[in-house]
Amino acid sequence: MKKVAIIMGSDSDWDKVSPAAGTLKDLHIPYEVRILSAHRTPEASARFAETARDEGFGVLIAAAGKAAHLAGALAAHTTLPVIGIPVKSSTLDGLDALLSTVQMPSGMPVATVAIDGAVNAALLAAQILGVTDQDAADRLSALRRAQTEKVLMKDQQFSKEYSYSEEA
Ligand code: RP5
Repeated sequence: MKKVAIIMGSDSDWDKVSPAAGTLKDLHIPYEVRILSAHRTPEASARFAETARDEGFGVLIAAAGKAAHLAGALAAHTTLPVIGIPVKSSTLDGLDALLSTVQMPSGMPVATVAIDGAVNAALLAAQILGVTDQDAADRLSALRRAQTEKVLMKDQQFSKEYSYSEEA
């Protein structure tokens, strides 16, 4: 199976990014975690993206905060799909990172998830791999079924516990 790269701009992003790793692990999808910065290690970032396909990666997840150019900078060096996670790590509550990640110019797409949306980034990466990998697709279906069951159970529980009526 192809691997997913989970790349973050700084080790300080890990708390927000680690749920992506947990989600991929739950789905038995292999991943590598890297710290690469569009601004602090630009050459290493470009090299990583250029060689990612040959290294067995199928999707890149790029998480960064503030002026978050990491996802776009990686996308510029590969035709693998790049998923951007804008990280809330500044006084602007992540809006800076969201706009820096999502507002890519035409010709250079980055699939941007919500601010701190690490779980959805991992699920989207799994869905991309699931286009050609039946095991990944099957595990995603199982996870969806479990998620549905959980909500239905909560619905019953809350309905019983919190509903109110004056009728006998
Ligand atoms: C971004 O700047 C990183 O992705 C991080 O979210 C933010 C702060 O980085 P540190 O100063 O904590 O290394 O590039």
